[in-house]
Amino acid sequence: MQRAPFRWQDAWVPNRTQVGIVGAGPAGLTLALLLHQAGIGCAVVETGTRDYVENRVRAGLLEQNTVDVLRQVGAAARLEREGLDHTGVYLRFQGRQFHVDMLRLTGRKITIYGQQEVVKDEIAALLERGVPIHFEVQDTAVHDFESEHPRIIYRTRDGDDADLHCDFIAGCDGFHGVCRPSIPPDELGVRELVYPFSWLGILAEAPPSTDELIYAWHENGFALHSMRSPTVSRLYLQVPNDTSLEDWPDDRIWEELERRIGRVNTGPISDKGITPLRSFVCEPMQYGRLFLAGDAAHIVPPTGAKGLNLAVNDVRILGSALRRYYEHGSTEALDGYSTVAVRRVWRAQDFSNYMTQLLHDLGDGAFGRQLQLARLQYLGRSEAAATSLAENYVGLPAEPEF
Ligand code: RFL
Ligand code: PHB
Repeated sequence: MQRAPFRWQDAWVPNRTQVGIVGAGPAGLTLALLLHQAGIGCAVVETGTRDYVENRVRAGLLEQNTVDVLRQVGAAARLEREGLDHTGVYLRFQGRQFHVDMLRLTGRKITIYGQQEVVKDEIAALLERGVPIHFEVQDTAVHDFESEHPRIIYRTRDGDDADLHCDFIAGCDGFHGVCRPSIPPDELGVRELVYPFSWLGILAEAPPSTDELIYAWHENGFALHSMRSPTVSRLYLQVPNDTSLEDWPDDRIWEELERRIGRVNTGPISDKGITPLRSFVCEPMQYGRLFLAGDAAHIVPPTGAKGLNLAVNDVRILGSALRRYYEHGSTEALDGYSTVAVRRVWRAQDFSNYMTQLLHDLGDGAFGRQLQLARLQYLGRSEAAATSLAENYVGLPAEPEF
């Protein structure tokens, strides 16, 4: 692998790196691994503690494309041992369910492996390779990204002011981060759809009562039976936006899951959270030398299981463009980053919106609910319809970067 050209200033200025990365979620950590592998210097700053980012329960479904990237950066050993291979999903409605055999329809499979496990594996790999991750930073701000000398300033865990000079900044700091709001608003186009419902998600010490995921349509609203391991289930319920966790004691959650999904194994609940559903895209995903990736640039409703997969796809493209810059001195690929990355974002937006509209109570009355049932029946009978769902769900093959 060709290394980035040596620059004398990297040798003696301690607060300088080639790419400064804000955020140690899947986007920032995967980018750091890709850059390190290409011999490009980088450092990650993160507001959370290591314990916090390693234990935040979120996504669980990885596309084959995502697994391929994790394998490529040498962070997939445990995933290969412990990840659960799934060949399809069940769609359930009116007490019946049918299996969409995605492996047969597309030749591709999916892997169940918790996002926090990906994060743990990536942090361990980065620290072992000597890539700095500064946890528990405060007051992060990005500056001078319109110039060739951008900076990330922050306060360290020990209370010292730090000023990290870099060639580029990667804004991987999630939807509520500081990078996107630092771009002048009139330079960004924002497209957004907020749904009138949320998901209540639980993690339970209970063996999954299904071999593959169940997406359930029900008069009371959507439910999803997912899992993390042979002994841990991950389950979700559609709930109103104005609900709070106090409204949902454990017994009520289990009753409602059983009503919507059928028999469900119960057990102690170790994590409970409510997530509002939202679709959001900001374009372009770049301003000057600040590049946005992952949830910092876009949010999809989780029904399509695309958020983490999109984050990894963004940094696959961004990492490759940065490598081209350091190897050939050309900004052409960097200039094309947003155009290339956002194509897959809109494909995922369309699919996530389709899955959300297919399965949730949208509050639009009996006519809308009958249309959903007609679509579900069609998916059960038509190989063409099922193939369209399947190829989006497993993820269309990754496009060449440029
Ligand atoms: P993250 O994971 O939010 O990480 C951003 C990191 O930046 C830090 N940060 C800052 N650091 C420094 N300075 C600042 N000022 C900072 N501000 C923030 C944060 O502490 C954090 O550590 O974004 P990233 O890396 O873009 O990753 C995106 C994914 O986390 C997200 O898209 C997925 O979790 C979405 N998602 C799913 N995606 C899938 O592909 N498959 C799924 O099955 C799936 N299920 C889900 C999901 C998301 C869910 N919730 C809770 C939103 C299920 C749920 C319920
Ligand atoms: C999960 O396992 O957390 C999960 C799976 C599929 C989804 C959303 C979340 O669509």
